[in-house]
Amino acid sequence: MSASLEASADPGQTLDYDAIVIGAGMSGLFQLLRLREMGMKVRVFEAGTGVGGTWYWNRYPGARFDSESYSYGFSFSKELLEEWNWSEHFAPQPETLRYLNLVADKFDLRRDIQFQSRVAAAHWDEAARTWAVTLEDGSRHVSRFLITAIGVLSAPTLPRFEGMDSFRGLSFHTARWPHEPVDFAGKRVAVIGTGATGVQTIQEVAKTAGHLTVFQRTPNWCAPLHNRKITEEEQARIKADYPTIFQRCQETFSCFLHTPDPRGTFEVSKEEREAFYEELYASPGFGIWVGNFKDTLTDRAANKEISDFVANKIRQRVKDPKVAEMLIPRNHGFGTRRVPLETRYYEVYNQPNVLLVDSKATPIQAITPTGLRTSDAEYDFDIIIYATGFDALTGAFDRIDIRGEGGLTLRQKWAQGAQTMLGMLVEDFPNMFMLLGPHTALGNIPRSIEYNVEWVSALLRHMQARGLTRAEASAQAVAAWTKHVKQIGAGLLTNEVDSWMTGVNRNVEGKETRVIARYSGSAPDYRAWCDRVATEGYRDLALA
Ligand code: N01
Repeated sequence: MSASLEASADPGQTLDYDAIVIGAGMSGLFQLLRLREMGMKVRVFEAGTGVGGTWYWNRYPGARFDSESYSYGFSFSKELLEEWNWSEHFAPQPETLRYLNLVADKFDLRRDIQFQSRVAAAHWDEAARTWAVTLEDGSRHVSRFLITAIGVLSAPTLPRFEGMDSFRGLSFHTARWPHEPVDFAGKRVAVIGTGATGVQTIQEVAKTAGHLTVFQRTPNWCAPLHNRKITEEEQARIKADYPTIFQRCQETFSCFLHTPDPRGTFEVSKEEREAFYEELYASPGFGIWVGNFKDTLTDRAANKEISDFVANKIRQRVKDPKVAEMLIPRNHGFGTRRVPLETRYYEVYNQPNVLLVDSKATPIQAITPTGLRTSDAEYDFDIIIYATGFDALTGAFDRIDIRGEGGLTLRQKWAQGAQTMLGMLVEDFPNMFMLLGPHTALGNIPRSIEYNVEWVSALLRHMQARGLTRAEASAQAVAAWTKHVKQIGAGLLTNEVDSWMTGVNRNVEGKETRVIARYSGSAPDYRAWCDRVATEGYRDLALA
């Protein structure tokens, strides 16, 4: 038994672990490392056969970063930063998966990870101050602390079409892509969904498919990624610049290398605005979305300007004017949903082997043994790809039977919307810490993960040093944070649009209406709040 287990276990209670971590993605891996450094006995339960989380599951063709590779990796180890070379400015999924496997090997993490172990339930025992975690195979594991590292976009959702099981060809959700390569040559392929995943898939599949039909219900505003290989000189410069790169990520609004321009749209002349938009459209990465004028996502007239600019780009790139108009969003402005970054996506629709179907005007009615049927036509396919997204933010929690004090389920607790303290703790669910829980700061995800893991680890060290075995967010702290998250989301055009960012997923019962699902303030403000809680000795928590 580990030193900390001996110190903290209640007499008569059997603890299997000091901490159980659910998930071996980026957050689970880093949390395991930190807990181990504290001398804790830890078990990570992972549903997949390998590490990597998002990068393990999302093997669909064309999957890659939309944020700069060197701003995305872990920053905590200088040695790791020295050792690893990103090959492209926006790395493809297989490379990121290799990177996370290297992390697991380098820090010898695998020995504490149990693969093919999906957590079915986690129940709190108040008398023992423990969590009992039950896996799908029925095995039960008792731990003092429970740390969820289950991701934000990890619960894939399929449409609820009739006849989905009857299809005789191949069909996959992009987040459940097979480990073996899929050959599209000469095949009739359908892609349903045109979010960031659909866009990446479509532009790749269109290269080899015999024929590709894209079913688009809502067009999204996409912008060029401008990816390219990292040269040797750039590699050397990136390595030398890592401290500056990560410092910048600490200072920007959402931890990206890009941050809003301090000017308002109409503070500059029409010519200057156009020149700035052109510059952003020609620059790599998220600049056009998160590096645009500061009022782009709050001022309707400002938002219309950039929307018109991007609409014209689409018209210039797509030859058939009717198809171009179909690809221009009408129900939301630029950037009010996550902007998919693309590489010759719009040009795909100039190819003779690609057809765009408006599945709002002619909805898909059923999947058939040979393809699918819309309200006005029958289509035959060899492969159907569901790029239909995720039950975001709370979906992965809903899929586990999590019960806190008095048997209260987390689903019941969050029936009227998520309520958390800093996205990390929930009242009535003591000793449960969420990495990337609802209402936490998201943005450049690994930066948020590193911060969340360090914050939770510091709290656990604080408790360890004082022999404390129970931590719970106070009702006041949860109320204050929830109110703040709601207030800071007011006035944002993003919150007036249906998307995973507003908690809407019509494939899931009960997720039809918008909620404030994300913290939409700045990352520095988020960290300042969290840091204050720590420096004030965790007064916002009940510790015992
Ligand atoms: O999911 P989505 P995603 N019938 O929800 C359509 C991150 N990400 O997997 O808009 C017909 O955005 C749905 O239509 P509509 C990124 O944060 C990152 O693409 O609801 N269509 C929509 O078009 C992203 O935002 C990277 O009308 C149906 C699509 O499916 C997030 O993941 C790469 C339907 C779902 O789009 C989610 O993106 C990829 C139905 N029944 C993703 N149900 C990186 O760069 C759904 N749709 C790292």
